[in-house]
Amino acid sequence: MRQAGRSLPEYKAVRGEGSINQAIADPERATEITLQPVRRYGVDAAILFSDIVTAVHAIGFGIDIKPGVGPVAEKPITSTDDLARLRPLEPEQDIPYVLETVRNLVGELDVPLIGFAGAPFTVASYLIEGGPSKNKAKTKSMMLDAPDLFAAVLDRLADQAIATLTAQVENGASAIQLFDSWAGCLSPSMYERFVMPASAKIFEAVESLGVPRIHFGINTGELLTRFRDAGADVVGIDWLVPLDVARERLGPDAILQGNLDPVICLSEWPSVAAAVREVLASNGGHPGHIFNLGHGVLPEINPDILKQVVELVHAEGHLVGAS
Ligand code: 1CP
Repeated sequence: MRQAGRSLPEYKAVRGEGSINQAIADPERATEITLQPVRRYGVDAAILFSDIVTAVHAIGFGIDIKPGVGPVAEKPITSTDDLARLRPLEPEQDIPYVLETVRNLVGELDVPLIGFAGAPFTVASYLIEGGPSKNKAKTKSMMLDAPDLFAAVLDRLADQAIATLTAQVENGASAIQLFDSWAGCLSPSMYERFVMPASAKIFEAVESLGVPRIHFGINTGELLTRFRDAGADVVGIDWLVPLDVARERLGPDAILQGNLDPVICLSEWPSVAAAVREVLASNGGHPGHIFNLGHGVLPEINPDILKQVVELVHAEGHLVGAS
């Protein structure tokens, strides 16, 4: 999850000042940052150090990641003229540093590397709003009032996601995750009409790569079946939906990723341990479970607590529900 490294002193030491884009564009630093949480926590997979707006940044759209804020676009998309600023991504030319980082990591890691991209809707929300926003008002207005423009934006972003995910897998990533973090602000009908086709296009295009495809968002309780039907092999679950409830909705064979509430990790260890055990219990020993936080690591979280979480999951994860 995003910001696994942010609470780590070793991350702060190598991250440097300024935009995170500079660290992403430096394969040596990006490799080291990706490895840090794996080394410290002993987790079973690594997530590439990059961002969901790395591709749009690389094609020169005009977006930066402001420290303490997130992705900020100088000139948000308002009309069809802006489509020209979303040219296709050519990974070898536009993001060679990401691919070099992937190759470095695959050479160094003993665990699988998860590559990722932002889903069209979530990336579009930054490009249309101009930055992080609470209710995505401009994005929803464009969806309803200029549906052709909105569909064209999402389609271009889908093609970029396909290009970056394919290149990451071709360079050695073992799984891919599509982050549609903010899709949960949409009703099921709005999601199906305006968003799902672009995400489904991505999942279909990367199917032949033969790697597991994970689909994640928060507040997606009512969207879970659509998240699966878009073409995912694994559905990410936030902490609001217990895993057994998710399997009632998705079927008994559903493979889930999740779902410890990150905020709980700010509490004393006994409370955190109880919450970890509750997640494991709600999975009930099902083999199709990737234990994870329900969203990103908060910078205030004590790394020692996260280390204990990993140890507890490793010690007890396979025991729950086993007879
Ligand atoms: O843990 C890691 O470092 C992995 C690399 C990673 C990933 C997977 C980063 C680095 N970003 C992401 C994905 C990402 N970026 C998502 C999807 C996952 C999620 O919902 O958490 C989203 C929505 C973003 C956009 C973004 N980038 C935000 C959110 C802003 C908002 O709207 O609230 C922020 C704060 C960033 C900056 C960022 N990206 C990554 C890190 C480590 C940071 C923190 C800031 C920094 O160190 O400069």
